[in-house]
Amino acid sequence: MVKKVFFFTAAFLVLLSAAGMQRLESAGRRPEREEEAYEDVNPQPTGEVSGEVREIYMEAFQFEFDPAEIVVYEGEEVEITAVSTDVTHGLGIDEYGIDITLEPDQEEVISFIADEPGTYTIRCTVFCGAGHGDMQGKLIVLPED
Ligand SMILES: [Cu+2]
Repeated sequence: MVKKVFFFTAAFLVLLSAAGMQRLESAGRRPEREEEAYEDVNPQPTGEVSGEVREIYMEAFQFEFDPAEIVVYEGEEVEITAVSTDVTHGLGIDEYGIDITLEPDQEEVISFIADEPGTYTIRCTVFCGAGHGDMQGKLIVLPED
């Protein structure tokens, strides 16, 4: 009887310390790869490459850009054909000096070289209604590896 109690106590202690070690391990774990900075990102580049140019088609409407996120590679020449399907919007990417007005149903072509990797905000630059302030998209320039 005493032996049995001892056994269960010992087993219980072993279990406890195993659980404790696991907790310590997960608390001390660090991100394993540097690419985790891009982990919320769809790594698939957007659009099609034609010749030397990555061509992307984008629609703007209250209060979104579609696609909301575009992904390109560093060094690529990017050509965005953008159109508003409702009211007048703007398409701005501050860091790339882009600010284009999109009149309804009129395609505009925006060209730039994606020379700096990073994540940039695409924002509507023309007041377009109640949700204007939240009308944003994202440009992700993936580093060349
Ligand atoms: Cu707007």
